[in-house]
Amino acid sequence: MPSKITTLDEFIIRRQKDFSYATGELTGLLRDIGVAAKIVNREVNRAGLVNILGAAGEENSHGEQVQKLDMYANDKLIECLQNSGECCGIASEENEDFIVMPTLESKNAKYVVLFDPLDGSSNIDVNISVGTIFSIYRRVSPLDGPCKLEDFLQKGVEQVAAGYIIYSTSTILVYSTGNGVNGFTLDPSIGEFCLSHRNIQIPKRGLDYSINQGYYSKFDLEMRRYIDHCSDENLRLRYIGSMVSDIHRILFIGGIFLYPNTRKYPQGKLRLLYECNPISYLVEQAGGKAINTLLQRILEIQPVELHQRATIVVGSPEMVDEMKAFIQKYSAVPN
Ligand code: P6P
Repeated sequence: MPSKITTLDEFIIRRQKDFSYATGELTGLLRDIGVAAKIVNREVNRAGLVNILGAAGEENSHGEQVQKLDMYANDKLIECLQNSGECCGIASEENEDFIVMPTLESKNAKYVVLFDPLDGSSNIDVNISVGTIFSIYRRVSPLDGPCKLEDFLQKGVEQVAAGYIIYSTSTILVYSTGNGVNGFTLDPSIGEFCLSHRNIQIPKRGLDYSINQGYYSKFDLEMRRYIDHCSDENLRLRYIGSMVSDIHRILFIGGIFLYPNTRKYPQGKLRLLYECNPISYLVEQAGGKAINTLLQRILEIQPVELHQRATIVVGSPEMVDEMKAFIQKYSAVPN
């Protein structure tokens, strides 16, 4: 007897019934993101056909301008988030300032969404997996007017939902609304995200560490000592250069991902609001930990600007704790 398929829509609606206070707004938002993910997935899968479809900036056979995939993904997410009218504002890695949703209905909506529309997009040309990362907050500004910057500059602990879509051998949407983490695999034959990974729990430790070891000589002492320790422990270096892909592996088989400060990125490279916060929220919901190299919990950092960067050490709890001990032992900065 085939097991019952649970689609993303069914799951979201069922979960909404589990929480009496839940209203339809968040449900509508998550479904909008699911639709955008299907549209982006279609184009990401066609990316390899550039020679046929034309490269970004060129005209395709229909005389349409071919967009860079990250800009395409950005536009589709913005378009889809207007569908349910539940989002009053958007902040994107691709837009310098936040976007106030134009329709009157959306203006008074109570959620804001932040996203990296296509993280790791430089990998597309070489057919390596990439991802969309999203983060949802309840607005804090008055409901009777347009959203404000303060709605976006909230600590990660205030997120009401976060997740990512990984476009790889399968397209999988992983999200949490604060009650565990669940994964949904896109079944192209029915065009639905189907529940495939229920209640994801990150292993307490893993065999992999994930860092751009090419910067070894530019890391601080504590980071170099930790990398030496990983090597002494015969851990495997696994680094795809696409955060969503590295985190997806760590969620399932354990491990630790690190992007510390370097000379080029003294504050770290990854963005706090739409990379580190949503990823840290998910990993914590799955039983993992996420700190920066100053040992602050990522989700407790008070943002001061939309595109600010952060250092991050995230993954299996026992491995993050071990890394914390190296920072405490070797760091020149008192912790
Ligand atoms: P580096 C991709 O550009 C990205 O933002 C993340 O997805 C990835 O983890 C990181 O940057 C890779 O950076 O400096 O190692 O190439």
